[in-house]
Amino acid sequence: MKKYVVTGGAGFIGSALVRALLARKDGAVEVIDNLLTGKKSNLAEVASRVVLHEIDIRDYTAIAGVIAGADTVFHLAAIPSVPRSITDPVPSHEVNIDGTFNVLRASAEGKARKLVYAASSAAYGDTDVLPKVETMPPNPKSPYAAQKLLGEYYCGVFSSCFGLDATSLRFFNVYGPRQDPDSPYSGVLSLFMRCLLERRPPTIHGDGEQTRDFTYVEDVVSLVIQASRAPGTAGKVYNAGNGGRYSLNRIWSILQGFEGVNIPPLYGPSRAGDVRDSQADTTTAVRELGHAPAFTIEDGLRRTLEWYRAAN
Ligand code: UD2
Repeated sequence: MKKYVVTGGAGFIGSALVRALLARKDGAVEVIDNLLTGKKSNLAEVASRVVLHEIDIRDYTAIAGVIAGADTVFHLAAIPSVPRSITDPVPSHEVNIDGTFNVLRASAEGKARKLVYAASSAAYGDTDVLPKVETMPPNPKSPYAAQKLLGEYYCGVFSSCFGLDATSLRFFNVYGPRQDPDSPYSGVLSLFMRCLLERRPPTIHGDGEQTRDFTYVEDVVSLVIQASRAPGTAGKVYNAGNGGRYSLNRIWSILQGFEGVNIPPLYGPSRAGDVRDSQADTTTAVRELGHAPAFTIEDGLRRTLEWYRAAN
């Protein structure tokens, strides 16, 4: 029986990946998560089919035992917030850089067949041209972006120097069920969902005309699994986005339309480290990984909203 290890598997994206792997029924799934931002409840109905190791990727010895003998390691564990990496940079550095090094080292020494790394489109920073394509020079604007970029470089070096087949996917603003709206560092759409259901105005940082390639979690999960099986991708970096671009003002307007309400947002100062515009060129991921995003923004937003409504 193959073993799949998902670091960060109790998180929002990780738990969706765990469900997708279980649905394929071709391997055992083990999760490494320190429950800092992940939650046991994210795995509630699949708990009996998953081994959850409550350990920290900063602890090499602890994770090496779990990763040894894995077929595929999906490395999603991270402290995933741009502003958090500015207000509290040390843990963010230790988890995202030292922790990533530990996961790569454990995967190489444990002879994993494949590693897929959750990199970030934050690595691009602000570019003159959209959409953002993998051949553009990176230009990180925050510690988080720099950390995620270094993880890509390490995936490349582990592929070339240590024989680990590691592929990086640059996630673009993933949203969907189970994204946690309870933290000051929560993703914007989880906060929008809660505000909409509570009929409260969201706070928008800046003029709301910044844009993001909001990508539904199930599309990202499908791509992660495809990347784990595609040949010839060692050391490579791919965009994992939908290819669209929506301003925050537009998204809030779509959401209000769903509910038939009119709630003007509050506007506050722009956030340090914020990228202005983000949009993925999906050409290479489509060609080399078979990327085929299936959810329009309206589909994704509706599904997400219904999940939050039911969860309330
Ligand atoms: C997201 C991911 C990050 C990375 C990146 C890749 C989260 C929490 N962060 O960073 O891990 O992968 O995407 O593109 O998912 N905003 C508001 N009001 C709020 C909160 C946010 O206006 O209450 C704005 C924020 O200033 C930014 C935009 O919404 O312009 C998106 O912010 P975010 O924190 O959801 O995501 P981002 O793009 O910083």
